[in-house]
Amino acid sequence: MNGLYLKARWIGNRWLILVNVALLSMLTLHSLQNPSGSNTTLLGNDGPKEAAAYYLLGGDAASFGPETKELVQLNKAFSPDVLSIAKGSTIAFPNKDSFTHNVYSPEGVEGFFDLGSAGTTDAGNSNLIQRAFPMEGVIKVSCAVHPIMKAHIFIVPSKYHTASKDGSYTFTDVPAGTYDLMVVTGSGKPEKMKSVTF
Ligand SMILES: [Cu+2]
Repeated sequence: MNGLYLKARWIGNRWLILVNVALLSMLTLHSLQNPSGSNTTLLGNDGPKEAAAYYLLGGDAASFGPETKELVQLNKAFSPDVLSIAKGSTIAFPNKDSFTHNVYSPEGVEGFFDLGSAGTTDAGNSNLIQRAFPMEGVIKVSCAVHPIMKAHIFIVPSKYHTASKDGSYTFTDVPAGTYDLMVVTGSGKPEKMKSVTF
């Protein structure tokens, strides 16, 4: 009786493992198809488990224009704390707290910069500073008032880009074609992860 129960439980566990493996492999590479048969979405989670940007090279990826993104200071944190932008783009740094923050970079491709200390980023004062980033690479950002506040900005040479800290990435509405999937971490050295076809 006991042996039969254990055997049944073992078979049950084996099914659970099989189902989990199937689910995990679906999560690793899931793609949708558009009517022409090409994939328009790429979703993966096989990147490094640290702050990183993912971008595509090939096709029309290099024909990007400047974009504007926000890096908000809220609840003593930068949000998002990993951000990717196309080279030449602008980031706005609004302070949405009711107290003073500071935005500076102790290191990165642009070296040290300080976008404003006490007062400049006051929520009640001029709470929006913007800066264009014409170069490619990674910039580590912090707040001089609250050293716990940290963010990574990745400036990449592509219009198709995303960033995360858990190794995941999603690309949507990419024109059909084969691209190099690039990854860059805090080290600032881009590497090709693999070729991907949409
Ligand atoms: Cu702060």
